[in-house]
Amino acid sequence: MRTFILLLFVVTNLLPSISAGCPDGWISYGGHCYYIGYEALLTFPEAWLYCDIRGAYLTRLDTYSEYSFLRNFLKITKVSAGAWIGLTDQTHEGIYQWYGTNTSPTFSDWGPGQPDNLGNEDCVGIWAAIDYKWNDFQCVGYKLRPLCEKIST
Ligand SMILES: [Ca+2]
Ligand SMILES: [Ca+2]
Repeated sequence: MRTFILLLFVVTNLLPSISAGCPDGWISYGGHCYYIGYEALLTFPEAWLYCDIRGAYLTRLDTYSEYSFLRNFLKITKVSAGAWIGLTDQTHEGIYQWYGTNTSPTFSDWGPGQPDNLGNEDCVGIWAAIDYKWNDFQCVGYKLRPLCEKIST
C-alpha cells in the first residue's frame, strides 16, 4: 500500500510529461504542450518549420512562470547548445515580437550584454553558454534546437 501511494505521488506530481492532451514525448504545462528537438540543430527558419510540421510554433513565453518551467527543464536535462524561442526583431530592429504576431514579451531574461545585435542578430534563443538566459543570434547564421509549443487538446 505504501508503495502504491508513493507511486501514485510520483506519477501525479513528478512526471508532468505524462499528461492528457499532449502527444507522446511532449511535456505539458499550463494547458500547453512543448517539444524540445534534442536530435535537431537548426537555424531559426528551419526550427520554425520543424515546429510547424508538428502542428506547433516556436514557443511564445506568455508568462514568467511558463518561462521558469521551460528554462528549468532545459537546465535539468542539460540541453546542449540551446533552444530557439519564437522571438525576433526582424521587422523593426530593437522591437522584439513573437514571430507571426504583433505581440511583445512582457518580461525578458537577457544574458549579460545582450541583446547586442552583433553582426545583425534578430532571432532569440535560450543559450546554454550563458546559463540558459537569452541571446540574440543571427537567424540563419547560428543553429540551436527547436522548442515547439502547441495548445493541448
Ligand atoms: Ca536585432
Ligand atoms: Ca547577441
